[in-house]
Amino acid sequence: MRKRIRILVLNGPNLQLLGTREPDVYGRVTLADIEASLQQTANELGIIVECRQSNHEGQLVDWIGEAVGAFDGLVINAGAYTHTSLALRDAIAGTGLSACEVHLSNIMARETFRHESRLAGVCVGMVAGFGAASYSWGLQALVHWLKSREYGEILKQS
Ligand code: CA2
Repeated sequence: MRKRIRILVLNGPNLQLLGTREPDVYGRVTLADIEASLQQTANELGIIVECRQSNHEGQLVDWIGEAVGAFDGLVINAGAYTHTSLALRDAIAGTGLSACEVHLSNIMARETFRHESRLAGVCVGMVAGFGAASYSWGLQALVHWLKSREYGEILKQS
């Protein structure tokens, strides 16, 4: 039987506050709601997702490093570390994990300091600005990308 695709979903600093503060910017959906909806999307896609959140950059770096061999891809909302963290960028690049960056808000439509993402250049792509749906669409896009890449490899070998 074909092995199921496994995706690690990482959330960075302060995202545990979702739904409790700044609803005008980030909406009323909680992180638990987002994780439940990702589990539902995963069931529909026939894949496995595991969701984790940390406020600590080093913890996120460790999880990315440990994901090699255990997961096929990464969906990441690094929160404010998006704009600052060379360590997270290096972790994604160093592991070679296929990653999709997601954001609730459209970072390009906000303050200029949010316009730059340190992670974007080492990710397959980004989904931003669609609230909680960014996660579900990011997950679907990444799974589609992984399957197409695998199909390309099969074609190359045959
Ligand atoms: O739009 C996104 O998903 C962000 O990654 C959210 C980060 C922000 O620093 C990025 O520029 C864009 C902020 C996450 C903190 O979330 C909160 C939620 C509720 C209340 C306070 C913070």
